Amino acid sequence: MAKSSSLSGPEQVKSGFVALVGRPNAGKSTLTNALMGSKIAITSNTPQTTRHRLRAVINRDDAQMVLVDTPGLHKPHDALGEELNRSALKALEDTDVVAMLIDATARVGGGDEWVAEHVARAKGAKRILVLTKADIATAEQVDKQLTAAKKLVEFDDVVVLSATKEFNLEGFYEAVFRFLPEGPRWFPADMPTDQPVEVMIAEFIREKILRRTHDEVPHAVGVQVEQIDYVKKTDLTRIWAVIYVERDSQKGIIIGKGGELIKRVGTEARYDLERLLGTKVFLELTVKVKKDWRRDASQIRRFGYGEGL
Ligand SMILES: Nc1nc2c(ncn2[C@@H]2O[C@H](COP(=O)(O)OP(=O)(O)OP(=O)(O)O)[C@@H](O)[C@H]2O)c(=O)[nH]1
Ligand SMILES: [Mg+2]
Repeated sequence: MAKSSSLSGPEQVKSGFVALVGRPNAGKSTLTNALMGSKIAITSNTPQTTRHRLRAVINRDDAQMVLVDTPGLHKPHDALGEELNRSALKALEDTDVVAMLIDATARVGGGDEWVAEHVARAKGAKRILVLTKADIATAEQVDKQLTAAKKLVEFDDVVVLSATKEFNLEGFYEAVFRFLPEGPRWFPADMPTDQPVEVMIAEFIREKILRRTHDEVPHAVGVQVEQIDYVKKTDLTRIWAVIYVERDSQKGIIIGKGGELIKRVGTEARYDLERLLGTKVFLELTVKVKKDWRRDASQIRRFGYGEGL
């Protein structure tokens, strides 16, 4: 049957959703940013960096690809972990393509098998195996990983890439493009993400803490933006945010000796925020204790983690 004329309905392009799933640390958020060409998602080598599903919209002349970055799927230890998994699995419910990411340098194992079981249940979606971090893997490692990963579930295509070195991003793009249906652009061209600006600000701050702390501390941190004021006269955005931790000892670590760590976090966050907002930024950070918030569903929701508010 002939398609209706493009003179009447909206322009038809290749258009659809691509869920990026995988174990924590596989490189989902780094790939999201690399494909976007700008920072949308926070990244760090702490597992469970990403705490909510987020969309990043890539517009090209012939396509609109909506990437859905998700929290890493893992064995949960608390209410937060359960919420993160729930949020990630939801991305599989109604997607055109599922990209299952596997770190080329981390042995394929039970965690990947569990992810693959869920990928297999995403009915109607095309499946792409994405082997990440090819820049730090040997050819032998890549071969071994591919052989092991291909046994997990039947994939429709395979891409080996490096997000940090921007190697073969086009290969990923082409693989997805091939599987996208025709349709309208679902998002306006000037909307690169569905994340509200206060969420992005809180996340950018949290990223700096994740990158400067270790062990349990990064997991115990939650950030909330309390107020944002834009002063037109001086082109300055004033931001007040609270960093929550679970214990007094963690509060001491975040503040650091003589306030050194929090000062650094503030400086690093301000740099990113100025680029995000396109204005100068004044950032006031306070650290507070919210005991065991990761076990409390209502607190988790208040932070906007998992399925959010
Ligand atoms: N060498 C190298 N490192 C990478 C690459 N992609 C990601 N990384 C690193 O791997 C770590 C984890 O990356 P993320 O993008 O935060 O991983 P993620 O899958 O989003 O992790 P979660 O949000 O915790 O599920 C970071 O330290 C990245 O810099 C890559 O292509 N090459
Ligand atoms: Mg992530």
